[in-house]
Amino acid sequence: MWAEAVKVGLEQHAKGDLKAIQYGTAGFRTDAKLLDHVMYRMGILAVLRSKLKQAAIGVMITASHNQEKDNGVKLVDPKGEMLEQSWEALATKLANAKDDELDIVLDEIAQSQGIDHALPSSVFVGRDTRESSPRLAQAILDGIKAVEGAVIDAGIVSTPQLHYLVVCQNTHGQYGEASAKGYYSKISQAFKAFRGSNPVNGRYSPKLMFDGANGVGAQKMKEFLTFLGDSIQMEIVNDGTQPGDVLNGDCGADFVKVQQTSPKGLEKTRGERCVSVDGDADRVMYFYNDKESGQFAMLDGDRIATLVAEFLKELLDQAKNVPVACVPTGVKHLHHKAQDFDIGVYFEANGHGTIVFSDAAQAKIRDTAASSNSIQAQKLAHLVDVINQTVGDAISDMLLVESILHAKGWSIEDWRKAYQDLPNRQMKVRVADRNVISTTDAERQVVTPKGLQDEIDALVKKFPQGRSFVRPSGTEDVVRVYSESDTQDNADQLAYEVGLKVHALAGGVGEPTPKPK
Ligand code: 16G
Ligand code: MG
Repeated sequence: MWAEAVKVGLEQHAKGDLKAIQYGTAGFRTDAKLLDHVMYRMGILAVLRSKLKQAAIGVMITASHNQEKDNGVKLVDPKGEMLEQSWEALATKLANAKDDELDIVLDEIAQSQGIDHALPSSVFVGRDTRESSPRLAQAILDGIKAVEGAVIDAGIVSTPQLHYLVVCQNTHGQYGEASAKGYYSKISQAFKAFRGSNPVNGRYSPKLMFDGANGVGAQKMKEFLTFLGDSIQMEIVNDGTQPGDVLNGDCGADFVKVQQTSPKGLEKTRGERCVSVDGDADRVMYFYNDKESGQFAMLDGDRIATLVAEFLKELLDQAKNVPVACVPTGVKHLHHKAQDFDIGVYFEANGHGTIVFSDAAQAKIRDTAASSNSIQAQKLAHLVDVINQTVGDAISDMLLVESILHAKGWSIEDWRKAYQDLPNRQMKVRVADRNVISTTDAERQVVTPKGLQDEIDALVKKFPQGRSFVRPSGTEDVVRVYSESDTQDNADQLAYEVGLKVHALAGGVGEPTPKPK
């Protein structure tokens, strides 16, 4: 059964004695040099998953906002969701099997899942712009071929585009046409219809600056612009075409969020609305530098969530309250929870997020839009199509924000003035083993090491409006510390002091992180 898979695996994609790797928050992610055998095996696993689900599965090669030398892979389930959790364990097991035990592990997986080998399969493979991506994509294709799976090579795409393709394919076009053109036309038509003929409204101007992180986001934004016409005026920087351009190098959504400063190329802007996406274009961050003082101001995922939720509430006059739910970090948890609601708005502060509508809510919106002359219902119906509901999508999220700002006639300053954020700080602490930290209550309370939560509580009490949370990272060997307080100095000091406790009680390595300047 697996003879060909084992042979090709041994001859072309051997694991050898490379150390074990784990399917984490967003798939496997590490130095690209260590991933060849993982890719090969994920190609095979995707075929098995596709046979089991009798639907198309996606495989995306990207390490998102990580440095260029890294890469990664994640599987996308038939409805566009992240791979089901029980399969994460199977993926880890398969990735770490010895070369000569590949057939045994594959048999175990196929048997435990009751996979019928006679069934057909189909796998979409997409990749980002990293130099290592074509080679790793080839390893995946080899894996798919070794077990006679069918492949649709999507080439270079953003992560959200890949999710979109999978969903379109599995809904037989109901969600849209399964092609790049289908994606651009659906979203741009809805955007233009929502906006109407005048791209200017009040203090809103259609001009904005776009930081493409020197990655796939820049390429895809350029393609998108040809569909958007003059509904938006955009200047793209960090498009990856200039000598010395480095993917995510001093630019992109993660850089802006973590450094709380403008990316390369946009430092000198004054008053202009600016937007940054990350290396695979599934995170978005807005910011601007004040017209007079030049001071940097950021509008992150939290701001987008509140803007969107408020606006939806205005459109739906029956919506009296907006319940809030908290889940652990990671898109898969948020997306899942959002599906419990008729309309679920989810965003992480780092700019990952989208809106999901239940089938019933969608049908109602469309029926009302078609059968009444309610402008609200029509607006809402267009908005539903601006949104990529399959996963958070930087470009579609940006167009959603642009739609709302336009409707409100707001400048970016108006948006920022909607409420005042408490100053906050994120920090990381290096530890020998991040798993010594365990948490509960959607990662808001530390359970182990014992005593750490009491120390955090005692520190927090010393700071006006203080809050601080500690959790292990899902993507690197560090512990993350978040703090907020009445002033930036206090937020920095609180993060620093909590960081020292983490370092002392959770096996910190090296010197503790210095106090932020
Ligand atoms: C990944 C997740 C993101 C999460 C982040 C946390 C996806 C597509 N992305 O980027 O949702 O916020 O990891 O990383 O799932 P951390 O645990 O290292 O802070
Ligand atoms: Mg990303």
